[in-house]
Amino acid sequence: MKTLWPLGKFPVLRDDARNRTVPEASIIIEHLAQHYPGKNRLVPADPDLATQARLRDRVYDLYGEHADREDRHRPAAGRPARATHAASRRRGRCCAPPAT
Ligand SMILES: N[C@@H](CCC(=O)N[C@@H](CS)C(=O)NCC(=O)O)C(=O)O
Repeated sequence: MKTLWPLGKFPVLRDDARNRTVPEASIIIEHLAQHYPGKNRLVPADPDLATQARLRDRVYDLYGEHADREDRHRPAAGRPARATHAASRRRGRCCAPPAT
C-alpha cells in the first residue's frame, strides 16, 4: 500500500489508463466523476449543492470518522452512547441544510 501512497491509507485508486494513482476517497470520487462519468452523478451539477456535498464529505472525514474511530478504541463499558451521539450531533449541526 505504501508504495502506492506513502501515507498507507486506503482507498487508493490506480488508474493505469491515465497513469495516475489517486488517493483519498473524495479525490477518487472527483476523479471518477470527471473521467468516468456514469448514468448517476457522483457530484451534484449545481455548484452550491456540490459545495454542500464537499462540506459533508470533509466534516465526516475530518471530524465524524475521527470521533467514531476514537470511540471504537474505548473500553466497551465506556462506549458508545455519549461520544457517538456527541459526534452525531456535531455532524448534524455542521451539515444541516442551509436555512431558506
Ligand atoms: N481521509 C482518508 C481516510 C482514509 C482512511 O483513514 N482509511 C483507513 C481505512 S477506512 C485506513 O487506511 N486505515 C489504516 C491505517 O490507518 O493504517 C480518505 O478519505 O480516504
